[in-house]
Amino acid sequence: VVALAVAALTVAGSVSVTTRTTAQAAAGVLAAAAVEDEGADCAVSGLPDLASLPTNAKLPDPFRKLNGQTITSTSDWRCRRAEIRELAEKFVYGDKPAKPATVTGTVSNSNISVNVSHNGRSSSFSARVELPSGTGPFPAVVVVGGFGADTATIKATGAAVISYDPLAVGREGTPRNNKQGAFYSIYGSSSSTGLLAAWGWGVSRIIDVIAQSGNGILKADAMGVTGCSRYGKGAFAIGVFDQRIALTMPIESGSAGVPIFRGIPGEGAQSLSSAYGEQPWLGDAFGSFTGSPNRLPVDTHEMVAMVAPRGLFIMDNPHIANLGPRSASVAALGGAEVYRALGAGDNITYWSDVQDGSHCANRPEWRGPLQNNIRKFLLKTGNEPGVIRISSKALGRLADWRDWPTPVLSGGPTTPPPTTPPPTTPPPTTPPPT
Ligand code: MCU
Repeated sequence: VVALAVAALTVAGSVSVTTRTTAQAAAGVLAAAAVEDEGADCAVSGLPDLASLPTNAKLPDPFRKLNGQTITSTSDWRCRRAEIRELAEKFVYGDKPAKPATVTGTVSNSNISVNVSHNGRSSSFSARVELPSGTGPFPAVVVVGGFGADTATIKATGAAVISYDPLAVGREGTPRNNKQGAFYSIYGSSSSTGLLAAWGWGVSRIIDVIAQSGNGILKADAMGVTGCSRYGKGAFAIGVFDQRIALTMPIESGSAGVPIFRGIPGEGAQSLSSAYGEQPWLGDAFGSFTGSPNRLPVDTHEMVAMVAPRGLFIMDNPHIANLGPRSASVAALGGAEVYRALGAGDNITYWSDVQDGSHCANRPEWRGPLQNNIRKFLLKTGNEPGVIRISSKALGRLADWRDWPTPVLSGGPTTPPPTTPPPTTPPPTTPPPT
């Protein structure tokens, strides 16, 4: 039966699901927030202690609050999201501090400079700018670490490219007790915050500077971010933690990126202890979970959900199990339930149906969706619905990983009841063991 299913899926090539909603226009155009953290004023209480965490082989319920109640309206999401943020900071990434006391800088046609001071310490960094042709001000895509989505396509579509060197903000190759870079010059080399959150802090300060510059050249309300591999982990965390980012586009991010932590061991992806130990990407607190992800009170489907209702375009490579593409598809499907509950099911795309198996290849399959996403979320000239297009080579099944329903939320755009994967989908290959 499994062999037949695999054959059927191979013929189909991929599983395609569109999740069009009538409320797309509102959710799409107004998706990005004016502030970095819309839930900053939410009073989060009841955060668990490490010692009291239960073991749960299933993905935590994104709709269930710390007090045990399930949210009932779309307006409840803002402060539920704040809880998820606190959990993600406490147990996964480390704290990402809010805007420092002083942020100054300049934006030119070729460069952005950032100067930060806080509590008597200061640091600075800069990023290179490449403008598209035409007349500004332009939307912009931050390309993390020099490779991400195809920069020629980004510029041809009408957005600027900001080349961001994350290593200037959080260096790799340092021990956890002596972290270095512009972030750690401010918050201390023994900060327990990992590089991914530090990289996110750096991009948030770039957005601060663009906003303060008066948006003459670049538009702070039309920002995207992309990166591949370790910089895909970065692009994901950057978008998760700044709600001003309208479009988040991680590529082949692997362990510590999009894939659900709970799925990584069973899939044979880069182990959690390897990812934790290779670089201080995740926060120091994650060290308690490398051998027991089932104790995490949060998983990456909820990081996906933190991006909602903003644009999210996850690109993945189904040919390399080390990248955890099956676990990444589960994160996307789980997070997409929150998108749908918020009436923004059209704003998420997951795409792993690609031919070329090489890591971080420039792929023709992604060109169209990349342009569509830039037009929709940055230029605001398009309205293509998102698509879940999972390669049959790495198909995860959300049903194997969740024991919670998706509520119908009152008070905002609502969507038809969730149907992912669709009823017509043949049974997939053996799911990763829990
Ligand atoms: C997939 O991202 C990483 C991976 O986690 C590391 O183990 C490996 O060393 O580097 C990958 C990467 O960033 O490749 C460019």
